[in-house]
Amino acid sequence: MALNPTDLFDIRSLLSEEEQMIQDSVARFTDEKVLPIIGDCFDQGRFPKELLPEIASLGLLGSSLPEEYGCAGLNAVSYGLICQELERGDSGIRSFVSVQSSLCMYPIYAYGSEEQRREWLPRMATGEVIGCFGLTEPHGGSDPANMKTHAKRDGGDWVINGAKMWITNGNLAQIAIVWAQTEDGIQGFIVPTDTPGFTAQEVHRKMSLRASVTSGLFFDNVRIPDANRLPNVRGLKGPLGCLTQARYGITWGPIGAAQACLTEATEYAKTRVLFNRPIAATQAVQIKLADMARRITLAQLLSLQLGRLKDAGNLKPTQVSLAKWNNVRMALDIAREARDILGGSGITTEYCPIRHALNLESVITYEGTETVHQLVVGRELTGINAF
Ligand code: TGC
Ligand code: FAD
Repeated sequence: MALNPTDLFDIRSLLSEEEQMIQDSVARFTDEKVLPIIGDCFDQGRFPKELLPEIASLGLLGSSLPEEYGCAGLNAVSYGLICQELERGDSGIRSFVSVQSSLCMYPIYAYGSEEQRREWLPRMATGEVIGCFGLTEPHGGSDPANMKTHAKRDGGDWVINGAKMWITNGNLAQIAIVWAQTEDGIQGFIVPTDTPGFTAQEVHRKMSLRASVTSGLFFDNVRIPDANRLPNVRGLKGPLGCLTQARYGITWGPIGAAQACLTEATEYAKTRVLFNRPIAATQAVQIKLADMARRITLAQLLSLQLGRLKDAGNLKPTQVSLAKWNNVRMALDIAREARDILGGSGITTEYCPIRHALNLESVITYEGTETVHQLVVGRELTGINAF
């Protein structure tokens, strides 16, 4: 039997029956609901909000959190497969799920009070409440320790002033998880977006992640009660702990984007006849396709092992950094190469490679730029902080 071109090493056989079922159901959703509309959404710069009820009913929001909060209680490998299949459709859809699950629901679960968990998590699992995560600031996202946004205690309240930039879901969200400097170090706050003094302004003219909402957030004396502060964490390790969850999922997502590009480039190369033969019959194109399959296979093994480590409770942030760096770089290179194989057709969004390539320009920047992750690995190897 022929090998599966996007799973040459039958990595699927390493998945449990439940993991395979989850992968199949998300793959079906992507094939039937995302792929038919996503090219148009990207062209129009529109996030397909109409997909939310099905994303929620499939259990994809906060999928790793416990069932007692209305979530699916899935393992880390399943979350990875969800990210992979969603990003085979578009990085924007995967971004939505990453932010809601790893950056908003996770901190409420991991750092929140029991009341906060019960108040927000069930409604976030159904998509009734959408969250956004405000860490990055306009003066530079790579160094969040240098945060200017601050929260000042005033009786039983906190008053927040400052600005956040490049915030996914900013204009869709009912709540923002906001990280702010306080007298006692960085703390996290749940800020309902209808609080007076809060504004979100959508970023326009994006050439990347066009099917996703990105915003600036502004805080002008935003007053919230102490009950909205996440009580169980202090310091930069709070937001960085959320990033580890999201970055883990992002190691899987770009595998899906790369698989979509390999499939499209292979189909095109088999039917594009030049010099009396399909370009797929040339050595140059076959080497390019083979190299894509090689790199996808390596990324798949990396993410699966990462997931198994995470499920065993042994995941280290440095491992996540290495895998995010490797897998996003892999997918970006493959998307660009696939675009080239499609020639002039490759510059239109009729075909997926340029859309994925443009999206991946954001993915390689957000959740820690490629350089940040290289320096995290370098610091681990040398013991020297080179930031
Ligand atoms: P450093 O001294 O290394 O660490 C401070 C404290 O945090 C702990 N820590 C971590 N904890 C959990 N996970 C991690 N990955 C962690 N990394 C560090 C660390 O142990 C320490 O704890 P403690 O108890 O000793 O205080 O901090 P640093 O200032 O040297 O920073 C290091 C650096 C540069 C790696 C960090 O600042 C960084 O990662 N910068 C990049 C920022 C970033 O990734 N921002 C992303 C914003 S969110 C986003 O992009 C969402 S896009 C979503 C989408 O649409 O999908
Ligand atoms: P900078 O930090 O200014 O970096 C500029 C350049 O300097 C980069 O090439 C970087 O690698 C390099 N650099 C930095 N430090 C060093 C160093 N020590 N040595 C050498 N080079 C260095 N943030 C959120 O908080 N929430 C979100 O939901 C969110 N969503 C996003 C969605 C999109 C579409 C995008 C594009 C970004 C999003 N971000 C979000 C922000 C993202 O995390 C930041 O863009 C990222 O962390 C980089 O910050 P910056 O853009 O300010 O670049």
